[in-house]
Amino acid sequence: MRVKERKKERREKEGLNVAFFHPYCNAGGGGERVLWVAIKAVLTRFPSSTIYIYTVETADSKTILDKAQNQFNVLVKPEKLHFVRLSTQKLIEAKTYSYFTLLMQSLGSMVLGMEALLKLNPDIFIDTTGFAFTYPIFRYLAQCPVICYIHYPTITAAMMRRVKHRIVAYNNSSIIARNPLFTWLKLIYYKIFGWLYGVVGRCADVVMVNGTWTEEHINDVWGVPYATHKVYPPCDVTELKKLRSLVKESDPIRILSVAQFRPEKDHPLMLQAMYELRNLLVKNEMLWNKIKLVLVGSCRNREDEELVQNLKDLARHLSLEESVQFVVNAPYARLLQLYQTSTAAIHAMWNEHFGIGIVECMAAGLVTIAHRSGGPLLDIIQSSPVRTGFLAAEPEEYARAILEVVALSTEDRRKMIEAARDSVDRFSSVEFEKAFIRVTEPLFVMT
Ligand SMILES: *[C@@H]1O[C@H](CO)[C@@H](O)[C@H](O)[C@H]1NC(C)=O
Ligand SMILES: *[C@@H]1O[C@H](CO)[C@@H](O)[C@H](O)[C@H]1NC(C)=O
Ligand SMILES: CC(=O)N[C@H]1CO[C@H](CO)[C@@H](O)[C@@H]1O
Repeated sequence: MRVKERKKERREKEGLNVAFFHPYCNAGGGGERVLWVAIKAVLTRFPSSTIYIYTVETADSKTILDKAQNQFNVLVKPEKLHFVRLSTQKLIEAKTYSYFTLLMQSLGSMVLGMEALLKLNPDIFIDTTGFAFTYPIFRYLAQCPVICYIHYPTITAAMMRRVKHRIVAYNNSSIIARNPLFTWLKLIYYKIFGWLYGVVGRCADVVMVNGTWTEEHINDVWGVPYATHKVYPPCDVTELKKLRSLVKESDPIRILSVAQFRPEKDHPLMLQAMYELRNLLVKNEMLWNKIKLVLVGSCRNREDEELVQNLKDLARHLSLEESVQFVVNAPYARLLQLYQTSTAAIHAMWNEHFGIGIVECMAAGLVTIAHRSGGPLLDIIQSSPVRTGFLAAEPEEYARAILEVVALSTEDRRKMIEAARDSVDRFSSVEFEKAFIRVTEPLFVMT
């Protein structure tokens, strides 16, 4: 109790100390956007509070703050934000451990959490990276409310099932998959880890998840649905929403795919859809000749390049070379131009967790056809009150959807595009800030 009272006295004099746990706060990815926009939300709603970030970054404060401003458009006054530098960084890196990586990393994060607590005991603890093993430390030792934002569960029930069914996943650890004793031991290890993960996860007072997929998995392993809230991460769609279509009557009807050239993106499905489309249009060759599939994406390495070559071969095999165009590693300006000169967007990946690329195409004003699974089905494409896009799963279904898009009247198309553009506001920074404050405010006020 003494800790609590001392904290209370200080708080009344100086305002809340809000600490974010985000070891790599300067990384500049989607997770960091969540961190910085959340900081902005807290400072806007509770201007007297002071922000602390637990970090292992070595860059100086000014560099990090400048990056936050340039990249995420979040301007924070230096006197409102302090960095608490942690030194036990090695403990949370996967490469430090050769065995029991998940468990060791998690225990490592507890040491890092202890270091954090010893350096600063906050009034509110917010984890934006998913290191759940730090929550009991802050809940019980620091006695402060714990808030977390989860992008991805550390372990899922599906992982446990995979071991059980001895599926050789990722690293082809086939010795383990083939040997029943090893399978059993690994299963026990996952079970124990899953149980521990549940115990520490339930130490959070408020859990935010970044989408329906994560929500389902977190509910599976933590089982606190009343404390779990879906808060979509902030996406930056304002600029895309300003784009105006430059498609002319005489232009080809371009169907755009924006996806890295990786196997799971399932580009072959798009080519098969085009093949089916030609079958549907045997009697309307003029229309068929106008429709072009444009595949835009980046290649990270040689394997990706090989994939592109295979796709080109497949296109030739299906006699589609006149109808498919590849745009590899295009600069952003070219992508913007393609957004403006395309009519529809296509997405084919099965069970994508979310699909930021689809959101961006919708914001850019394209009629979208996405795979009927995962994020597009659960979070992104809506069919009511107004339809915001199409869903498909089989090549022929895609082909019919393309025909439907082509056949839309100008008025219907305009309505659908407008509805789609309005609907992506659910994923904007403004909505994120509102939801973040709505969900966490009671803890700030009560503390
Ligand atoms: C949630 O985070 C995961 C992991 O970064 C990502 O794959 C997924 O697309 C995200 N979901 C949303 C709704 O952004
Ligand atoms: C992966 O496992 C399969 C089946 O056990 C085996 O045929 C293959 O050689 C393995 N690959 C590697 C790289 O170990
Ligand atoms: C990340 C990892 O553990 N990779 C291992 C996968 O398995 C091969 C042998 O089959 C090892 O060489 C890798 O180090």
